[in-house]
Amino acid sequence: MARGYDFKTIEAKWQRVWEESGAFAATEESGKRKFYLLEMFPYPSGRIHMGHVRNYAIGDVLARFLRMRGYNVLHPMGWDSFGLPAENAAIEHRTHPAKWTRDNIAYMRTQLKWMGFSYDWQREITCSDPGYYRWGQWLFLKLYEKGLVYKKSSTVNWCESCQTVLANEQVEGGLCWRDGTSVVQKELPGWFFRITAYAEELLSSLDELHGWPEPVKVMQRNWIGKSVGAEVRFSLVEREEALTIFTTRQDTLFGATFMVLAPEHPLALSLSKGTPQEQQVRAFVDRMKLEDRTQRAVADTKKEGVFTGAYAINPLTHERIPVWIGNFVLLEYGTGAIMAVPSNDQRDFEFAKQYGLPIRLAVRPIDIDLDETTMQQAHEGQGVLVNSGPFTGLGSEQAREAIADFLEREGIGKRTVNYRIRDWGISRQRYWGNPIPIIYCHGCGVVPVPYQELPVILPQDVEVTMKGGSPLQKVATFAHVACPRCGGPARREMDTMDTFVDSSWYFLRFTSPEAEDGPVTPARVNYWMPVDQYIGGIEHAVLHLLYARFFTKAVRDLGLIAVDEPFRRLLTQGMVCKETYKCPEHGFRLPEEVDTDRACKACGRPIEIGRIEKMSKSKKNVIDPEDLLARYGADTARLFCLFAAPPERDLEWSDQGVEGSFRFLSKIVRLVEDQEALLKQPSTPIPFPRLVAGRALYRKAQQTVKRVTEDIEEEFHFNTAISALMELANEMGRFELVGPADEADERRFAYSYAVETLLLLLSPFAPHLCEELWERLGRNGSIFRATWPTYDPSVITAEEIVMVIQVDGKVRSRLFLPAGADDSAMREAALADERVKVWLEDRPIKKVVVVPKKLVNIVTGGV
Ligand code: ANZ
Ligand code: ZN
Repeated sequence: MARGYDFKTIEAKWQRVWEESGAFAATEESGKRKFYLLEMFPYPSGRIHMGHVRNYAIGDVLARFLRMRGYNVLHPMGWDSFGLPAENAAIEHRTHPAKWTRDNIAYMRTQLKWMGFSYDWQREITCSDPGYYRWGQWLFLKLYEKGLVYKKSSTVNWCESCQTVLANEQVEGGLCWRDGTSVVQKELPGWFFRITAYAEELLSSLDELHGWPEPVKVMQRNWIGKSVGAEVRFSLVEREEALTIFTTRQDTLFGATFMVLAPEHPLALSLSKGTPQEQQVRAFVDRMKLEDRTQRAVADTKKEGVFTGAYAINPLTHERIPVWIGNFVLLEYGTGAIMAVPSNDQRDFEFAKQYGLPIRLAVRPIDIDLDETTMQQAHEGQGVLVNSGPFTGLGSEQAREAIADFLEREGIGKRTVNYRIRDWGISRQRYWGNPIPIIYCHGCGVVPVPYQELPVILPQDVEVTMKGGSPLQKVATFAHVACPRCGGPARREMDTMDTFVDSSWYFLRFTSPEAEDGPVTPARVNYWMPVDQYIGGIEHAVLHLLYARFFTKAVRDLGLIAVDEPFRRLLTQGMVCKETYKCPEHGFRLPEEVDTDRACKACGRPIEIGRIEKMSKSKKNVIDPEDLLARYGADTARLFCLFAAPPERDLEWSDQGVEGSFRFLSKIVRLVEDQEALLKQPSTPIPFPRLVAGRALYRKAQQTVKRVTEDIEEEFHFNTAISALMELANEMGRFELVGPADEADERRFAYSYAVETLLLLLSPFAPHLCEELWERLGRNGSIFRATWPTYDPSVITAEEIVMVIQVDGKVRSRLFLPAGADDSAMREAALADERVKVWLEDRPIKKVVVVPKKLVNIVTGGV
């Protein structure tokens, strides 16, 4: 009698068993190969969303698979729990960020457990716990001692609505990455991590990250932005100072017809002082201060500038050239000043056209003659030097070396390397973050909090508001302290650290989460690191992954760990998307706001089926994983996410897809239940060459082992792995378990083998159900302690011959041999066959006749 697929009972039961038995706790074992598998930990926003379900389902399949493959797997989970949303929620819901965060974590942890993810919960990390952030402060101070942390005043990106500074990485097209509002420039002191000290290594070791997607590496390379070129000194007419510029194209020096300074350049105002230009320059510089720097540098921003009234001397042509100020030159890059070569640089070309400045060709294409009076755009590529004195006729690459040599010899300039990456500003004027462990004393200046006084505890009794900067300022007991050095009155640093600091080393802490005498325990961290597989969203391609790489290298240089890179392999999964419904009157609509005849329930207008887009509240196309859990259970939810698309691609939500996954699992239940009694009896293994009735099914099961194993291991193609399992299930559904009496054993054996194989292969995807059926069949222990099945390459090839074996002319046996079997292989197999041996007994063999590919006749001496 069918009991059906009671996922509720099954899932609750196994979640309890796994939890109580500590099934997924990892310890350092020297005998096994270790595998550190990590998914990006979530921000505890309140509930898990489909993106989490997908990300963590991908990870969990690998974790369970690898354990069955014999690896010692570390698969931890934690909470990236500092950050702004907690403060915003606290204001909105009149609660405390700590409580809001704690409640959210408790709920989301339960949700993750409902999903059946095999985490080692004993290693859980919460970033807002003093036990964790203490070590973030400790690392801050160690890096401060090494000169990798420093304080400076700088122009920062300031988000008015978040009331805090944003790193350059957190500004996207001039807008705040978090809330999309505009960012203004503001002068502010703050703390910086000297990530630029590792620019070269961060760049060069990307080449060794073979397990990383190329697009991510490209983004990181661009972000680091290495440029090889030269600095060249231009003297100024009738002035003491000189102007130093950075160029990657010193081969174009003879074409430099003017110079351009960044509006913030120290010389910008002073050069025009006392000249008729002064007023105009000041007005321009003031106006530029209000503009967003990243936007200014974008290629299609209109070029704007003003003449300073000053002239410089081109050190190679000795000509007087005018010095301008321009919007497209940035202070933070190179030297904040450029030589403009309009013939060979498009921005300079546009600027020259705009203001009627001279253009002189320096490098022309190899095969086309150009005329500077008729050029429509700059020739930016390589070519041949013209108008370039002794260098005329050289190829541009060769000329770059020759001119660099010349500049160095004459003392006019030197070869330099420039990086686009800037140091990482980590000061945030917010409450809910890790306090920066610094004290300011009147007498002693900047004093680090002594190590033995860590952690600086984030006070809890604060009132969180959005106005007037950090609420910490108002906590007198926090703000005022005695100076650790002189005992005099001092005050604490009020800023907290960017939450990206917390996520830059959490993966190290998972290896030894209870360590009390340092951020990590060396033996344990060195056993587990590096992370063998990291899985998360592509949105972290630059920010988080770059910071984590930087921290790993810095912590290595503190002597705490032995690895150079944190993540050996990286998988960036696609987004979870769904179609949208749009009413011409009411905008985006929820599915329940739409009638069955596709009309808006509010106004009756026809609903337009909108684009398939990433699930988001604003698009009203979100599916709450909890609804899915309630209706279909965790195994279906997991299976659907893994079946609907390969991990790196976007996943398109489909109700039918969910239904299909559920039906498949229900079918597995039937395949087992219908034959439960039979399957429970132990069946004697039958060697494959003799297997007849169950031969095709047995082979299909073995082929499935190969496909599923390779799909998971090589490409993470879980979707095709699941298709293979569906095919196997179909074949099992068609299989006749009942047949002639003499085939009963064979059929039972083949079917049992197929069931067992199917459950083992499916278990990483649908762990609860497979564990349950494994138990019902009376198999020993947890399915996750079982060994992953293997296959015999000769079994899975379908090409074979049926060899008839006769003894003295009478058919006594049949064997299946690989199609390539030659006479001697046939002969050997025939003589070794148990059924044949019975007929031979002790009789002497007179002769063995082989008919190739068909038959072997053994002729005996008779009795
Ligand atoms: C003269 C020249 C001639 C340039 C030419 C290019 C082509 P990358 O490759 O991105 O490093 N540059 C230098 N500092 C700048 C700043 N602070 N703001 C804006 N532009 C700046 O670019 C290096 C080139 O960008 C430099 O080489 C300089 O223009 C410009 F045919 O110098 B070049
Ligand atoms: Zn002091």
